[in-house]
Amino acid sequence: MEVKTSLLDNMIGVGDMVLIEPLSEDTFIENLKKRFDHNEIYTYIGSVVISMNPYKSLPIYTAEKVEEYRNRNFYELSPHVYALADEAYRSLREQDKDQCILITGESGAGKTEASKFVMSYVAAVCGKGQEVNKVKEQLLQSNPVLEAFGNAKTVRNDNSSRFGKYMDIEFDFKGDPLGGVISNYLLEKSRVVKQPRGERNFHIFYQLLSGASDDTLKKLKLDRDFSKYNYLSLDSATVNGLDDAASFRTVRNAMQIVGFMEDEVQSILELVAAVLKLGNIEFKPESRCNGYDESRLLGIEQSVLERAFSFRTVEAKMEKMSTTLNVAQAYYARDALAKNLYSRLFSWLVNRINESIKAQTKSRKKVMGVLDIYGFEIFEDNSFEQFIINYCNEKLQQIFIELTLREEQEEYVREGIEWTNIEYFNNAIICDLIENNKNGILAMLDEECLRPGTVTDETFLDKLNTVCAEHQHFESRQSKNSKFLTDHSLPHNCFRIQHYAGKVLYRVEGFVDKNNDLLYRDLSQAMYKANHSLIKILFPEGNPAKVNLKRPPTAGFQFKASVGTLMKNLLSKNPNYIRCIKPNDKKAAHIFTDSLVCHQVRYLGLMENVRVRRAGYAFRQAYEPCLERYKMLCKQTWPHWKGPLFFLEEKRRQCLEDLATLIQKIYRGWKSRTHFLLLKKSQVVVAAWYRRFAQQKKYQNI
Ligand code: AOV
Ligand code: MG
Repeated sequence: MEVKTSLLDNMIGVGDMVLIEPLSEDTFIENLKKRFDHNEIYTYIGSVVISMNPYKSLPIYTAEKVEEYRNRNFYELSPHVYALADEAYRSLREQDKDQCILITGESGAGKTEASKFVMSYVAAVCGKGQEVNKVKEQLLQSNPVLEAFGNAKTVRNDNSSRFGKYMDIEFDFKGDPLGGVISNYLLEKSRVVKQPRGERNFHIFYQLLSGASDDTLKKLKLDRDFSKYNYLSLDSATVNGLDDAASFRTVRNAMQIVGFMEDEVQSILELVAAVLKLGNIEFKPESRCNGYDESRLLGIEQSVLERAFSFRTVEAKMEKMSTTLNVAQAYYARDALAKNLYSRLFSWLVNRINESIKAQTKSRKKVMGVLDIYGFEIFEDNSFEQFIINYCNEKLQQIFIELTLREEQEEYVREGIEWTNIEYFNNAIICDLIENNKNGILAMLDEECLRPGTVTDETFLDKLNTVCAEHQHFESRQSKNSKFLTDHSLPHNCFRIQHYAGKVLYRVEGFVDKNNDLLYRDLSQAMYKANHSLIKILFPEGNPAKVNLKRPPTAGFQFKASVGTLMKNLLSKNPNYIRCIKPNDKKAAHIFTDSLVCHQVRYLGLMENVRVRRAGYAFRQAYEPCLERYKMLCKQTWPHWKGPLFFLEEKRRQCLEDLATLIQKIYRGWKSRTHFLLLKKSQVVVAAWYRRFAQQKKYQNI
């Protein structure tokens, strides 16, 4: 029997990379591949879950599976994202520790799907009852709404998140859900007016046109035909496997569950329609423009909108000056308005959802945060948006490095455990290159945006080249500027960064403009005049009574600040990691491209992760909770238990030593490995390897 089990184990590979023998990059990849071929898409590195995107639906997310993983120890069953969700939920409930689930990986690797599996698992196992069920439904149904408005087809992913999302799910002391709070990070709004070849606009546009009733479309004055709209790309209007019409029904239903009123939904759809129609306004030098149909839909008088697209008012020293826009400027104004309308609608949606799902109590809550951001991406053409997205990914990689590679190793040294340092690449220098307050790329961009005089993308690039490139000669290879790559093959108007996940060539065109993110006041004032309550809310600065001449913070500045807040928040919680890997570049099932997987394994730092885990101690617990947990094993502590602090320092140690001996006895045969269980300065540590022993024991019992 034992032979059979090990054979099976061999066929599907090893469930935990810590146990792989011998360990090398080749055996690591081979193991992933073997498991992938057998539909075992999850593999552990200790408590970290590696998730391979299967690109096909697997029968492993059923209600029976949920029951299987419920309340089971992490290593008891085969690796699964449910085991991680269960562990996080249980520690939240039982140990009162706030948790966060950090899901990382490049675009299309499976982050968003994983986040949904985590949420649905937690929803399935936590609390029951009418009120609780309503909260759960609302939390889950916020997903389809946000995906419709914030996701789009890209060349990397047919359902690519074009915004970052962090959701706190709040629980009471029993572990019943109370509500949630969603934070969103910079939506890629440039997509509203233009999409790269082979990509689409946000899903909602296609869903509305395909799925709305004839009556609704008539009211919105829309045509079902995608090709009628300039803002919708034609070369990939329909996506294999995506049923826009069915999705529209799902989204409508979800909005209702989340708590949107019928008139709110109507207003939202009117805005979506208005954006589409804005794109059809044309400007010609002789007859200024045509196609102002949508102004009626927005409740704006035609003359007001026409004026807003014809002139720009500049205020200087209490004086107002009006300049006439030329055709190109009018198009620019039109697109700026469409992008702003849409992105503000998106932020409003998030706030509106938050209003619905917020906890109805002020009492103390336990929190589980789920982070699902846009993944690292390299396109042929990379702009400000990719720069921001990739910066965000660098920051997340930093957390992983800080907590699993750096701090863990430092802790061993601190605790007086003999330790040979394991080398790894620390991407802190790349973060610094981007975010340094003095001469980071974002700071230089801001400086350029705020500088008087003629500012262009080229002057920004000149500045970058001067500051980042010229210092290179004087600095070491590990300085931040060494990640700013310069070579003579660089195309015109571009700069290149060596990110942790690869080299990316950024084209500077649009950086200054996108960072400034300014909307002509004429446009916001025109919007504020709308006889449409939602539009009015979206453009508060258009209120003439509240003219604020202060410049709003730049997009980069705001993003950096919100990412900073997010990082602080994440670091205050107990982290659980899901590291997603993309098996191929074809969005196809059954294909495992070794080189691609190998690249990801390297840049994610997974080999280093295993090495630290193998050499280190899998389980670490401070003295007090350890005593509390095992008090029943020892005569000194049971049955006369008076709490962990009852013992004096000296006594406590003695007591723990007795306990350690006892625990070792339970794992008979392990005594030879003296490293199995150690009492260190302030904690009890257990070697990662003990699990191998535990597993062998399990097989012997079969
Ligand atoms: P991402 O979130 O990591 O990309 P997704 O979670 O959207 O990637 O996954 C991309 C696609 O892969 C999904 O639409 C599914 O078709 C498929 N997929 C992923 N995980 C699974 C799974 N466990 N089972 C079945 N299919 C899966 V991005 O948002 O682009 O970074 O910015
Ligand atoms: Mg995603």
